[in-house]
Amino acid sequence: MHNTTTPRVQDEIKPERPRLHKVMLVNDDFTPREFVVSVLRREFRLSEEQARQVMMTAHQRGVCVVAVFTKDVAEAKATNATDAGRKKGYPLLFTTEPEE
Ligand code: TYC
Repeated sequence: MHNTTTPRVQDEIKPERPRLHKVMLVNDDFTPREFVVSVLRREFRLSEEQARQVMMTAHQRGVCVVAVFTKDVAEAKATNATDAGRKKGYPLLFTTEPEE
């Protein structure tokens, strides 16, 4: 019979936090540096200095983490930022991936 006096195991487990997702900036040979910086500032609210550091890291290493968000927000921001480049004819690319 079901035990009604002690809490069930499930009731004692705290819900886990939703996994956060990284937005990654991917380097390419065509998008102007200043344009990358402007997109990072506008879409991700980075300061001039932060935006420059993220852009240069992607430029030198091929990819850089921009920020982490919940899955939906990460995907929306990556799409918006990628579209901003596409509108100007640039191959600028932002991707998302779950955090470890
Ligand atoms: N590599 C580009 C250039 O030299 C600048 C750039 C940096 C483009 C980072 C994309 O994610 C990027 N004009």
